[in-house]
Amino acid sequence: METSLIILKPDAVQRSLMGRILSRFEDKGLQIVGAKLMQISQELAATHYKDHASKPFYAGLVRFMTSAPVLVLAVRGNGAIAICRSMMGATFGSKAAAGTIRGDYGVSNSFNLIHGSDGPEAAARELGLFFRPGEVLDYPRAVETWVYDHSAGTPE
Ligand code: 3AN
Repeated sequence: METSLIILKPDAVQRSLMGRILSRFEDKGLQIVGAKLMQISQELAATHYKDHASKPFYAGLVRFMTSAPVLVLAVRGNGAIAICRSMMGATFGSKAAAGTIRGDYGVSNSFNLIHGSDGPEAAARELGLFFRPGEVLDYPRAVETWVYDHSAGTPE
């Protein structure tokens, strides 16, 4: 099972879209194993977006991400990282396909509602940045045997 770090950005929180976006992940069959409403500090934003530090949009991105609370989630499932990315849609709301989160809920390119880890290494790093040990929970789900086919011994 993979776990992805998802951030519902300040625009998603301010526009009261948290519940609808979270429901999409639950409806898909992914498991929410961590959740935290928080305001991102300058230091945390700088660490999280360090790979973008030289980009022209970096200052605006950090200002936006620190401007108001975000909802940080740990989302788990088989192939969860790629599944979350496809559910998010293309980076720019103006380009994102209908049926994706960015495509359905936003038109802005910089206020694009959601962050999701782009690979296993990023997910491990980002989960460690936003959650302390013990805040991402392992717990059995009652519906697990109906979300995945376990007949071969592993969830399919
Ligand atoms: P994604 O979030 O789709 O993985 P990245 O990793 O290319 O996109 O960029 C990280 C974040 O930087 C995006 N979520 C977006 O908020 C912001 N960003 C990327 N490119 C631009 C741009 N050209 N103008 C403004 N913001 C941008």
